[in-house]
Amino acid sequence: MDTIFNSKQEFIEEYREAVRELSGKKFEITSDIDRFNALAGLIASKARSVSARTDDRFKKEGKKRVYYFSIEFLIGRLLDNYLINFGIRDMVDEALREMGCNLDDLCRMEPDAALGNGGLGRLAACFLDSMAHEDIAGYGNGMRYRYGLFKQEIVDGRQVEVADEWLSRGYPWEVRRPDKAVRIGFGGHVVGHTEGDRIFYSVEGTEDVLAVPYDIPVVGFGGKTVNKLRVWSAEPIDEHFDLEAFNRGEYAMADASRADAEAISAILYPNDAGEHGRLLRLKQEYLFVAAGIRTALDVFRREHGAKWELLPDYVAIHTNDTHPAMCGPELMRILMDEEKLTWEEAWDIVTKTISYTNHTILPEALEKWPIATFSKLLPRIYDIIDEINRRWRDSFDTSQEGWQERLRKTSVLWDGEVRMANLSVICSHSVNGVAKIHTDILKRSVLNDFYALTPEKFNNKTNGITPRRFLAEANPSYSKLITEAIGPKWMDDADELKKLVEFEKDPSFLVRVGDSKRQNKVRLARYVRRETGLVIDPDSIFDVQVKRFHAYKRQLMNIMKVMDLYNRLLDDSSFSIQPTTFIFSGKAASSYTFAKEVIRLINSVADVVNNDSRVNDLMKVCFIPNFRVSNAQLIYPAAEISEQISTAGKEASGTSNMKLMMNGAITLGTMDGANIEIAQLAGEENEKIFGLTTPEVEELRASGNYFAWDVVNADRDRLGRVMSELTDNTFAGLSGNFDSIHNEVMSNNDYDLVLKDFRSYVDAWEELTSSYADTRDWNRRALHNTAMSGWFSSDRTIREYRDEIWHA
Ligand code: GPW
Repeated sequence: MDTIFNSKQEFIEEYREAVRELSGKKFEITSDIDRFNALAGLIASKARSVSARTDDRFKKEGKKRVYYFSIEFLIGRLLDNYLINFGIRDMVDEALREMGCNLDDLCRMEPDAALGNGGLGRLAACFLDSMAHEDIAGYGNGMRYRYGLFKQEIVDGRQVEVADEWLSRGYPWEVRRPDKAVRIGFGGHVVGHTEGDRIFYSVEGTEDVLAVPYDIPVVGFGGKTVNKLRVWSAEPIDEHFDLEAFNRGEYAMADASRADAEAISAILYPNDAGEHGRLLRLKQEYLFVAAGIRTALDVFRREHGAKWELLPDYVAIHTNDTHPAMCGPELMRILMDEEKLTWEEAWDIVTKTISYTNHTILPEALEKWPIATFSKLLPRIYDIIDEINRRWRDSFDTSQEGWQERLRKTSVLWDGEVRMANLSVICSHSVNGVAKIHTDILKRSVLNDFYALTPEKFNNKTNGITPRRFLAEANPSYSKLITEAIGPKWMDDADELKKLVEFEKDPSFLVRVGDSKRQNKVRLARYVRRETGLVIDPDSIFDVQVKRFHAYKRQLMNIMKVMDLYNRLLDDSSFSIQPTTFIFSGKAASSYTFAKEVIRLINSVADVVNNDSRVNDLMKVCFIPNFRVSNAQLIYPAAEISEQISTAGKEASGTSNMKLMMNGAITLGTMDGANIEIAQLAGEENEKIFGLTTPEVEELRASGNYFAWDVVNADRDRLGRVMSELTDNTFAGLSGNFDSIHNEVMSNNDYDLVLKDFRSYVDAWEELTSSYADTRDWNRRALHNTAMSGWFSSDRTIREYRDEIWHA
């Protein structure tokens, strides 16, 4: 392994110097924040020099470059991760101790870079880690939001959003690259110029902003490859400063365009899977697309000249969902308007270069823009889309039965809207879903008409997670145990984890698996007490559901289960349960009323249950505020039950299911997303599967014979009672009743089938938790889950992308 310090002594000297340079103070009197900034700055500068070497090597090797376009990169903290990936964590830990400080304390000084909402953004971050690990010349291209995802506070049980000022104390990992800034034009009008027998187009009268890149190093495990994440910030173009207004004393006016430009990269839209439609969002999408395409083409031209027909051999552009869908039209624009290629030449290059991942089948999450808004903001891009659409229409064989219907479903422009998913499919040579069942659903229903036309485009790439962050870094006690058993190679190759199967027969090893879990539960309990004041018992089962709040993820069904268990414990003295702590964490989009009410319900149930001494030795409810990458890393290792209970067919993949599995939690889940692959890999006997399957859900809906009231009436004593308790003041003490939840569920005839699956869910929970008493077998199943989780390493996922899509 290459090493960035020759010895501990060398590290200590360089680090002392770095602290002194940065703070101007002697090490002994500096604060943890100074010490963190200096340490991260030092590691970042080492990373950048390895990055330069990596880049030279890639150039020499003539490597194909992969640009991963994503409007979100939820990278979290980097320091610990980069020490692990450089292989110097233990050395630095020891050195710092000798210097009288503590690495964990310094790590906690780092802001969580929350440039993403949830699964989609975190997937992009795991992919960066794995691309570097696999020695792929892979670059992230995204947005540098001044405010990341909001911080969540809980007041009277309610979510309150607070701005996330993650840059306020500086960000030592990034380097601003003003020399690489790109001018981006909005608005204006398209003008044609005749040259010979061709017309070329340009846009005049645009309002321009400057996209300024910031580069963050991405350190691959082993420390050999360091790639870059490039995020773009919007700024005014210099000449927009109005000196005359300034001289008149109108200072705010003089700088008005600054605020307008900066607004574009001011905030991350806090919506996960749904609700788009703001003009600023469209500006964000074009800004990072246009700027990123410029970077990719500049690098290509420098290395290969303007031989654009070679672009697909040396550049892959991957679009993470539809937010970067304008990559297609923007690349067309440059190749035609600036590089003078014909439509046919440009189109061939574009479609061979671009690929697309779909992450949802929820209709409300499929991105659409009103044509009027779109064409005004991006007139040339719109014209190109119009032409793409026209040619698409012309390609239809009108002698074939049903062509009109097929055209209606696949058109990019329809009903006054630009449909971004259709644009993405048409511009790409590859379309993939993120778990087997999800890809099947795409083929069978959502994108069926495209699939019928070009089946060869479609493929599956089941998601993955990086074992470096989510096992090695998050779970040191378990990692140590694993390494003792099978050696350290699992960090490089997570398939090695399979070797743990051997140890399932070793009772003393299983005891140690349980000990490690308990340590992690104690660690989480301490965090919870510090953050919320709540005392939870590390000897109770930790039952965990942590993810964004969304109706289809059914946190409601989980808390209804808790209400039901509580009722039965109070009513029936012969009924008992395994002592359990029900742990929830996650954010709801600020405008998503239903999801926010479910958060309030959980906190209200917690308020009642946690203060009822009649049940407290058997149950507690714990809502951990402000779920983010850093506290997720404390939660996953402490979990024993992984709640993955979405309505079948709705969760494209899920990734917390994989993180929890890898950390030895047993899945209590529906046959949805990647849960299906988890159950196949680990064996259904090592998980607990319940509920309707996707075909059953589809059948039930199609039958027209489903009536939510009937389900409630058939189970008056339990389900009926829980439903009544939403409105009868049982849980109203904190901040009122929950009529809105009751009404939403009943008036939509139980759209997410919470009522339908309720009993099979509670039954499954009871069966699973009653098996907890057999500690040895529980630990065996936990270990088995870890052993079989290697396939969910994002290294595997990335190798599939590399071999089957990017050919890099
Ligand atoms: F709607 N996902 C997400 F498809 O986190 F765009 N945010 C999103 O906006 C969307 C999807 C979008 C998630 C999926 O819900 C989850 O099932 C999947 O595991 C994850 O993306 C990564 O593929």
